[in-house]
Amino acid sequence: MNTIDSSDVKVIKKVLNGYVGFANLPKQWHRKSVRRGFNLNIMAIGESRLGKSTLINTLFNREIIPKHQIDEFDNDEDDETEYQNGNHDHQTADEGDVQVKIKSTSADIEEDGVKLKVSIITAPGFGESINNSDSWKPIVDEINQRFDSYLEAESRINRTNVIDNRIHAFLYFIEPTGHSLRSLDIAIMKQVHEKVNLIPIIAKSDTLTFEEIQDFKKRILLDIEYQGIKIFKPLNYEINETEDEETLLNTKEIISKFPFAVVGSTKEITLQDGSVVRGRKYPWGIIEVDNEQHNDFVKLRQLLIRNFLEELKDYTSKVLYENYRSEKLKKMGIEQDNSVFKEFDPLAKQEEEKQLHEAKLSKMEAEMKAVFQQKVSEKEKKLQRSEADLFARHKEMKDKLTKQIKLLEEKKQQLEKQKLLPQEPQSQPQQKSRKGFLR
Ligand SMILES: Nc1nc2c(ncn2[C@@H]2O[C@H](COP(=O)(O)OP(=O)(O)OP(=O)(O)O)[C@@H](O)[C@H]2O)c(=O)[nH]1
Ligand SMILES: [Mg+2]
Repeated sequence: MNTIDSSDVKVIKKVLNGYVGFANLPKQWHRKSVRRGFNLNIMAIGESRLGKSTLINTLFNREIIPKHQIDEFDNDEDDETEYQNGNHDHQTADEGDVQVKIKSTSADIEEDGVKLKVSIITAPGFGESINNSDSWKPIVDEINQRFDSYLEAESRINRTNVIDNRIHAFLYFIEPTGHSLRSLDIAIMKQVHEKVNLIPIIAKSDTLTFEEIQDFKKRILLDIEYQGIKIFKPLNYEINETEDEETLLNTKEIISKFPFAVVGSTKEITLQDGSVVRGRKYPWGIIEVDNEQHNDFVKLRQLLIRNFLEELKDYTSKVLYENYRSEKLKKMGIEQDNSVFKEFDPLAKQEEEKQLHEAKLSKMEAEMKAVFQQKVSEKEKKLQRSEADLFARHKEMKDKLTKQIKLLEEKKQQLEKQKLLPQEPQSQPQQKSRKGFLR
């Protein structure tokens, strides 16, 4: 059989003369995605009053988290807020501690006809106890539970409507202390970094000077590296040659700003030149949210929404969830048998089929032979039996004849003897009796 050498295969690149239509595929894809809409689930975690709600509203330029929640200083539960996932009450272990609750708020937003459903998951009470050693637990439980319900939905017979409630991005708000990470920061990040796309950010960065921020960033990155914590990084921007220069440069810039030092505000301020900006006004000046010279908010938004939303979701689904899933199944005692998933080789398959066919044929032949053999031997036995029969009969007849011959011989001799003897009146009594009888 001839094997095809790869050097023999020629790829012919041709410009098509007529229009086939597959140039329209991206448009089809676009239409389909727009019709279906997008969704994004963000977990925003950090100690209280670090500006989580404000930043979320700034990111989507909408009041996703109601304003009165931001302005009120007490953290009492708010009845007016609609929590789609309901309130899961998870309690921390120690009595007297502040409970860490999980809250989820969803909003459907639209931009240029494209729909996005955002869900924001927060954990009020996180870091507020005297002993916070366990306050990451309800958060990790929530992440796991979302993976579990996805796994459960995926395993159902009808899988057409699997809703993706998994956490796609985990924003961790670091307090702008200017020192380094605290044990609570390290503990929570270590607990979640293998389950979510972790994006650490320095909250309320307007409270630090430019130099303080640079120092703080360096120390945070060192701590993160030292602790072996994995943070989200856009994947293949370096190896992907198809990306244009500008995109590559932009991605590099985004990465160079890790961990983003952000400022949140939905308030609009009119500058001296009459332009209106979102920002925070201080006696000494104005901090603009969307000004890249002032803070890294724009880069965070690019990472989360504009450039890498799909990558965040992809990584969640293909790496983080897959790891979780296989670990979970392993714990349940189910392991994948890789021999079942052998690569498909048509030649090997053909050979295998041929061998199977040959084996089948020779088996049939052997069976036929055996049957034939059996029949022959049966016939032979039958013949042998009838031969023996014949022989026996022949012998019997021969014996009979010999006996008869012998008998006749004896009679002959007797008769001959009688002939030789003199005649005796021995017929008298016979006549008498006959006479008597006739009378
Ligand atoms: N200086 C400064 N203040 C901010 C910033 N973002 C929010 N704030 C203020 O900080 C306070 C708390 O903001 P929230 O957005 O409610 O903070 P939070 O983290 O959601 O708070 P809880 O939900 O109570 O945990 C509010 O008074 C905000 O105006 C910021 O970037 N810089
Ligand atoms: Mg809040």
